[in-house]
Amino acid sequence: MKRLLFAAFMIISSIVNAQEYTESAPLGFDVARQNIAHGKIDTLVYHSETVDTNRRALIYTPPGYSTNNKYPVLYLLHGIGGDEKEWFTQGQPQVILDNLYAEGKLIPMIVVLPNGRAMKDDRAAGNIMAPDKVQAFATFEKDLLNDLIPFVESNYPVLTEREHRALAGLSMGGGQSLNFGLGNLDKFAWVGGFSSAPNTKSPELLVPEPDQAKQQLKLLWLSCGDQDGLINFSKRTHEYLAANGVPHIYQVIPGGYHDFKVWKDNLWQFSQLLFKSAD
Ligand code: FER
Repeated sequence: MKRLLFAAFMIISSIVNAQEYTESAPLGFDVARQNIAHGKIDTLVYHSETVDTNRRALIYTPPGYSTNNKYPVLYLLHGIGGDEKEWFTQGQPQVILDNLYAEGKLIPMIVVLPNGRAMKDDRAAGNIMAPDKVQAFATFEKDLLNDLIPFVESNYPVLTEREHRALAGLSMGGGQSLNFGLGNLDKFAWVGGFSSAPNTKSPELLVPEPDQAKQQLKLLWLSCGDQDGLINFSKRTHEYLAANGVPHIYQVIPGGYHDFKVWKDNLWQFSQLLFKSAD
């Protein structure tokens, strides 16, 4: 009897989870392929008035990139233990995106990987939880809006309307994306928070005017592993959005932890929705 109850519980819980879990990446999505076109990763250096120093970001331009075209831009943010190289070294977004381009599944876009710790020493060294370092993740809003985005827009062939600008990130970067994206709807129409951290503003501050968010957002994506201790920050945001009729995707990943297995899968899914007409 106990065994039967357990089996019934497992079946029911898998159905409940399945409703929130749509599609996950197929095997090999993150394995480099030789026989396809590849995008290019470079480092850019921009002057930050906000921090009063020169700062670095990585930039991925897609296969077939040409300055004769104009591209939408995804700004993709890292977590508290990372810097502008975290996605590149641990998530290899260029491999995931190259593979998706080869399958014709992406709108060509530029991806910028900033350093979201806006302070003079922006390395993830020493005590990464130190108050000044955590504060620097909030200061990055000014650096992004006033320094980095203008630099990208005057040095690369990019589309500059809000409909062509996306902001997403993991953990601290997820909180930043929700805070800055939803706080600047005149700048961003596509927003994604992956396993967002405690820096995520409370829902009422994040979306004080649900009707405006409803009208302006093309995509609002929230996801988190069900084994991630930070899931409540996504869950409470989802519940508020649902209660206030703001369309969004909320994905709870069964067995998902706070790691790049989840975030790579998130990028695979999220990137395929970007800059396409959203329903
Ligand atoms: C915290 C727990 C986790 C916190 C930040 C994090 C600022 C961020 C985690 C990450 O970015 O992976 O209490 O406080």
